[in-house]
Amino acid sequence: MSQKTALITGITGQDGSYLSELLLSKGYHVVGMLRRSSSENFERIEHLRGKVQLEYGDLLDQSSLVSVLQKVQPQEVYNLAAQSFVPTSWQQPVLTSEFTAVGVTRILEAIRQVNPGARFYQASSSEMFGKVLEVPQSEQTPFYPRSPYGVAKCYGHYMTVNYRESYNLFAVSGILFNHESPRRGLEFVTRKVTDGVARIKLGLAKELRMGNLQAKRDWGFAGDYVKAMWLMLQQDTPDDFVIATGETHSVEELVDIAFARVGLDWRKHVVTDPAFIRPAEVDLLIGDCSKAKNVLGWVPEVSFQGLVEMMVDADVERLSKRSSAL
Ligand code: NAP
Ligand code: F7E
Repeated sequence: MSQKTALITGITGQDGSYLSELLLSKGYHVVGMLRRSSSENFERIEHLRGKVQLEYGDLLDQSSLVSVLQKVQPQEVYNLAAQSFVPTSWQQPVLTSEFTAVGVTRILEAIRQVNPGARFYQASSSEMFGKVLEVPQSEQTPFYPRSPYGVAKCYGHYMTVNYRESYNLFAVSGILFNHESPRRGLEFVTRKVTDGVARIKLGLAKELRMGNLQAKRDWGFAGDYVKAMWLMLQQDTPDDFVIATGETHSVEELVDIAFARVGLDWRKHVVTDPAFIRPAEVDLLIGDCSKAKNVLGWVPEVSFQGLVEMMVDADVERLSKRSSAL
């Protein structure tokens, strides 16, 4: 069989880097789309240089998407690019909609015009469930988004469903619950905590300022979740799937495990700061991924405790190397 080409938008992000590794291991030609920046932002894909092809394009610019698709002619398109940090979506609601919502229509429209045979994956989110109407949340649970980000993801989700039904595109939406890794952005709570723990352990900081410790999330490992993205595009018929672990944990539990990993008591270091409380909170998320288990044969492999410890260890190692180099 001839080599398949996959186009990944958001290749410089957490998921883009893990998905690239997975697709390369399966023999794909991987093309990453990135937006132009005055300085390079290749930290997560540095080790993949020379193995992936990079093309400039921006979700805000329709013609750039058409050009990339014409040039690359992919069999699979993974739309991972987005403004993905929930608090920023209150500060920049219009820009978040442009990237995270209308950007999906731009890429679907480009596929419809240039490459309608390509299979399309949309990175939908458990933030669409927001103020949850059912516990646990499945593909059947109605949405009730609680942030401009959540609203934007609902739009992208329904556009994906609509293009599938209107134009018969192989377009699927993965409703992924929170997934983390040592490559997670430093502003997200897991990484903020593991980086903070490492700094306190190494004497680089004394305290960690946090928001709502009672919020609960269903956290999994990003390396496991990108496998589900790929599996969704290998099916005979396009469909949407919830991807989750089926467990929920509070931010306080996360903090407790992370500090315990380095032998510290979190109560001596964590300070609650109202600056990190959100205008509207998503209190509880827990996913029911039985459809993914049954149809895709997908199961998460890394436990919550294993994930937090992996991230703490990676941050301690990274910051220790940096301190010893000074
Ligand atoms: P991430 O680390 O924030 O990466 C986002 C990527 O989008 C970056 O590569 C970023 O590029 C790119 N991007 C942003 N705006 C763009 C634009 N206008 N044009 C082109 N590229 C643009 O996010 P992630 O955690 O990997 O998540 C991947 C996707 O899954 C996102 O759509 C996110 O909303 C969604 N999702 C994530 C989770 C999760 O828990 N991680 C759960 C559900 C859904 P720069 O490097 O240039 O900023
Ligand atoms: O917050 C609470 C905060 O920013 C998780 C994105 O990938 O997952 C992510 O969205 C929880 C919230 O992720 C702090 O209030 C407490 O309840 O790590 P987060 P998120 O908002 O759940 C979904 C699935 C996505 O799709 C998004 O793209 O933690 N929390 N104290 C805090 N959160 C942060 N960031 N910082 C704190 O100090």
